[in-house]
Amino acid sequence: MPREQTIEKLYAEAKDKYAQISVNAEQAVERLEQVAISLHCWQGDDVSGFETPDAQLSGGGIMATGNYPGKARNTDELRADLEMALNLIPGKHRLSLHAIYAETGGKKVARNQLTADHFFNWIDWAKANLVGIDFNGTFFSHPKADSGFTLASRDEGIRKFWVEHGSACRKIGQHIGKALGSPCITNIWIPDGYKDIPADRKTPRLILKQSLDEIFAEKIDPQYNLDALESKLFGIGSESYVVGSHEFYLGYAIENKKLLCLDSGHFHPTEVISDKISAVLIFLDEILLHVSRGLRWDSDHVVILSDELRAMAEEIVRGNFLGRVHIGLDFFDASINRVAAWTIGAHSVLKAMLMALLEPTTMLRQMETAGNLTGRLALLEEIKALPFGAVWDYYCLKRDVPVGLGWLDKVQAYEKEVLSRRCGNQVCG
Ligand code: RNT
Ligand code: ZN
Repeated sequence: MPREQTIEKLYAEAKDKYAQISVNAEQAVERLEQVAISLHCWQGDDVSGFETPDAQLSGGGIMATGNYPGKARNTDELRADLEMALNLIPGKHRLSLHAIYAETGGKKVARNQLTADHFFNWIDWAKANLVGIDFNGTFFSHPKADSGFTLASRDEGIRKFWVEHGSACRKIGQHIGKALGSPCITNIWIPDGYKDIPADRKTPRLILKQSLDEIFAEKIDPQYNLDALESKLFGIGSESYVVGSHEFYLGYAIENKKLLCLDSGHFHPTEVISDKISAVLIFLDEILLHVSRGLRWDSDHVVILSDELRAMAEEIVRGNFLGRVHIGLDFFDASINRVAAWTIGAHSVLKAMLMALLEPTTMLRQMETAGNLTGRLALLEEIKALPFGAVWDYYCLKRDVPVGLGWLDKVQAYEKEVLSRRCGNQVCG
């Protein structure tokens, strides 16, 4: 039997199995098509950006380790790599840009002077390939961030510079949202904090509040731009104190109707963001997720289909939050093929979402409400053996992306033909 027919046949069988527990697989697939993942551009070049030819990630306590050859050396290469990944990921997705991916035509443009003009190529490219772009201010890898403080700096000149950067980013977001007909989520993450025990935890937080108030003073139509704030527990070099903590931004987001960004690597290693989704969405309209994988610390490993990823997806589906939770990827592994890293991470999130959409939620809830906790656990364990893979393969087939490991062949061919020919400060294949 031809491969396509086998996939269809196995899908038909799977559909029957799911129907036996009152799950409509067809509907699950339709709903999965609506899930847009924001693919983070920074996995493609290890968060270097292209401000200068030798730009590198520095400061901020984040780190990309590894020296796998083939990293994108300019925006054209980065877009080509992203296109490659997008062709291997089923569905229509988004792009998450950082300010350091501006195209300034070789001119040095200060970050507080950036405008939408510096992102025209990205917008044009998105029109052809994507459903939208999200944006991030870059508050690290910069001499004015060397002290470890940006928006919470006691140095008024430094603080103003970063406030202007934040304002510039929102205007870029507004332009992007207008141009693409889909709101741009402009996220702010700052590294500000202390390595050792501070004598004053309050003042930097008051300064940060003032800076945010200044950045958000201009009203921008949420149809075009939505603001998000990303908290963190600690970073390398800010182990004792981070100004923008979870409580700080949760309070700010509630009071000012902003989005809260929950990054899965930004909490205690045993603390999970899946449990936070239903809690914060009682008080907030929308949130952004930075889906990452911390190993022992906020290491930003490539996302895999872990129990926690599944739990996040279950929470989004069970709470009926699909329209209120925006999903972005945030990891940077420089030790493996970067196009593969995007593909693996995005596939994992989509698989988790599909599994959640195939869950017999009503049946589980009925058991729980009736106090049948034995039945709830039994059913949760039983459904793990259902033929989810057949539905996933069918989805890939329908969306014209390679089924199974077929995508890896394409990445390997791309590596041979394109990535390995990229010389420069890296080894050439
Ligand atoms: C850092 C934050 C932040 C960055 C990106 C590059 O800990 O997670 O989101 O990863 O802005
Ligand atoms: Zn993040």
